[in-house]
Amino acid sequence: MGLWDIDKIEYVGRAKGPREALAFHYYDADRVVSGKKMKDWLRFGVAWWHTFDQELVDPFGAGTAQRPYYKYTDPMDQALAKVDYAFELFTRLGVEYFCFHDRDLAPEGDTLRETNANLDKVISKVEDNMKSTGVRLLWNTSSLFTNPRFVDGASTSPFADIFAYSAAQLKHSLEIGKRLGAENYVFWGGREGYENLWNTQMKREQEHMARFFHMCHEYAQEIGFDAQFLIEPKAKEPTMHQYDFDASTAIAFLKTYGLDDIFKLNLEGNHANLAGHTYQHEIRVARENGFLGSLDANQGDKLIGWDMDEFPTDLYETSTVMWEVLAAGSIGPHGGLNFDAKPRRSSFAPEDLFRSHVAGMDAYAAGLLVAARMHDDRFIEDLQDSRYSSFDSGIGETIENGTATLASLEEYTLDRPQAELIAATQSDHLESVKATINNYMIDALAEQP
Ligand code: XLS
Ligand code: NI
Ligand code: NI
Repeated sequence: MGLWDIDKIEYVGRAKGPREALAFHYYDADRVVSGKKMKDWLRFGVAWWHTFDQELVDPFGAGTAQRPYYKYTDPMDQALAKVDYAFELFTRLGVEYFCFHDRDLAPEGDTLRETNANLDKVISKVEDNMKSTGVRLLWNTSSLFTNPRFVDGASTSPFADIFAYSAAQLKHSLEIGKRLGAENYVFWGGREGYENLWNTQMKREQEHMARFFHMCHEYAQEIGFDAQFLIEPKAKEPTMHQYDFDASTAIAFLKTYGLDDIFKLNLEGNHANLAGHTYQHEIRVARENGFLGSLDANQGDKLIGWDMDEFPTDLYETSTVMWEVLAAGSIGPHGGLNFDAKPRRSSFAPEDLFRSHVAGMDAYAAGLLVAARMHDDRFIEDLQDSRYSSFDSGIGETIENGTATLASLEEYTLDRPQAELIAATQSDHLESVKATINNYMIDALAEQP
């Protein structure tokens, strides 16, 4: 099937069979769910790097991807051809946002000046396409990790010239964000971490990173670029320890260096797993601390220990993520679901770019429907409220309102027999809770048209 044999992907509904695989079975963009259109809850974005630049290599084999623009051998010609292709894909998928690193778009020159000139040429074409299609920039970012100069990091490089280069590169990247009206600006700590502590001044590196972020914020203010700044935590890979290890670590870093009013977090499913967490854990930490900014939608594999960046298809996880999002009221002030995901190496046909996005979009739309059903019934809310209800009055209230002391609690407790204390606890019935969630998933989807 040729790529442009694919028309705009339509919503056909759940009941349609496998022949409509290239259609949405759950994602009905304008349908209102829990007070908002599906597209406004989900705000899907396409990731330029995986979708247009990924050749589907792995450590054992060359790229398998088949893409029409490979016929252009000149790197600038190919970069410009990708722009046409990209906006065709966005509009046919019905995705309203995209994301990119500066270096995804155009090849580097010998100097930063030459590199910026290459980039600006492609950006002009991107800008024209954004205007004609209405597709918007969820976020842009800077690749401070691909080029060999960043071997030991960018703002945490032990070499001052590399810090300087990184800052200069970032300056132009912020200017591009402003020019294209980016809603967020992402900092993923590419190689900001260490391979080995013996040769690393860890605190000094982190202070450099904080200085870098302050410089970026100052310059953004100077040029009137008011995008939400986001840190994207990741535990490891490519370095053996990344400084933005997980949501908690990133929040502590932001608070330590006075950056907590400037940044929120962009959280990625597979990164959560690399930190030994679930995606839900990371989102919950960010949500409850006021740091939920945006989401990179992908999934890992239980049996494989690296950043697989698979397209998200696990309904249990998408339902869980959307439950947290509904609880937060949105993904973040300007957040969206960016598919930081690539098709598997064996899904090499051009049409797999459609199939993979449709699979991911439908999985998240289905997750939204399940989560909305659970919220409507207040199943989880009620379960949690009742579990903690002993803090709503009596002795529990004195603990929460700060009037309790060790002495008052000793007085309350000292002569209470064991049987009374055991009676104060209750079974969680956790298996039933999980079974109920399963029932919600099955019922919420089965009742879809
Ligand atoms: C890598 C990250 C990266 C960021 C953007 O693992 O997910 O793709 O999202 O730099
Ligand atoms: Ni990632
Ligand atoms: Ni990511």
